[in-house]
Amino acid sequence: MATNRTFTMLKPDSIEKGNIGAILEKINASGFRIVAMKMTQMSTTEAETFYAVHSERPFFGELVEYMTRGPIVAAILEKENAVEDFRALIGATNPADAAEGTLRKLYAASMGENAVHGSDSDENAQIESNFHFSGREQF
Ligand code: FUP
Repeated sequence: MATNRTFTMLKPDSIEKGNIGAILEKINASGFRIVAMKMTQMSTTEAETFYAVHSERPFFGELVEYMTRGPIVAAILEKENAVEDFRALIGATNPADAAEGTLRKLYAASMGENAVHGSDSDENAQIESNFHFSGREQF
């Protein structure tokens, strides 16, 4: 996969609050092109695998519970400098620290339920994209 791509999930709280459309609108308005997208629900095992890097952290159990409690919208986004620019668009992990206008400032309730995921490196963008999408689902 090219390095001008990143992976995102609109997390269960975003779907529960009816924020899919508003968030996708911001993503498009910020110049990202959607090259893969689906609504899906992760199993416990899938969420544990996706977040394996956090498995020793105290919040791991709550994170897995949150991420599996309902559907997510997974997508691959394309734009020059996609990983860094999308991290800027979503804002800090804790919405209390997120800049004005960022997705987490606008739509996230707390650090534990922070509305949107964005890959933190090109390498992870590729791993996470391939976790959720087969080759023929990536355009
Ligand atoms: P981010 O890259 O901003 O999504 O944040 P991390 O990869 O560090 O964390 C992944 C998820 O774990 C966050 F989205 C929310 C959760 N988390 C907590 O609940 N508490 C923490 O202290 C850190 C992360």
